[in-house]
Amino acid sequence: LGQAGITVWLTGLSASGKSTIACALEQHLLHLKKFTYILDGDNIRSGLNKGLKFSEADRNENIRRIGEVSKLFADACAITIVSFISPYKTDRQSARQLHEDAGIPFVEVFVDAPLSVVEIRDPKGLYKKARAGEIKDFTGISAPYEAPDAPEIHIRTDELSVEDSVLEITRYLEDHQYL
Ligand code: GGZ
Repeated sequence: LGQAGITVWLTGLSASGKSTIACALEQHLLHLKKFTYILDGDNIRSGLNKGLKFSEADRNENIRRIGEVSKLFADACAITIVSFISPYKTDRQSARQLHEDAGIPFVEVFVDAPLSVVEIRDPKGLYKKARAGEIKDFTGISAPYEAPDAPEIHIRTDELSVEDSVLEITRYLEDHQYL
């Protein structure tokens, strides 16, 4: 393919902008004729990980499998864009280790917006339901989100446009000769 695989791992709260950035990044890479694939709730939680819910143990297993799958896609030379909350540091670290052991670059992107902002966005009304106790174990409200200490890229989506967010990621990938 003339292209090496890599995993771009987006982590952040619900409504932080992961899916939006994933789609825009995918578009940009497709224009560059790169083989790209997004792993997200739509294609993973509905299939491979059907049955996993939002307890800590289920999230651990969700992310463990996603780490394995993203490694396989990247091994097949895809620029694999992973878009899950992935709230636990140890789970993200395990995914990173898996990639590093296989010699595949792993780029962690912290898609960061303050809780106060994502709660106002609340596009699906989930934060409201979580506050009302209608959804339990909701990330940021009644379940933890462990922010990355040293992500390769840190994007404040309440300050940066989608276009600029994509540019920041692609600039990083270019600077490291991943594109
Ligand atoms: C967090 C939840 C929950 C709970 C349902 N906590 O904004 P969304 O709706 O479309 O994305 C969220 C998605 C989170 O799934 P992930 O697989 O990314 O989570 S994790 O990485 O922690 O395994 C949200 C919806 O599922 N959702 N219940 N309790 N988000």
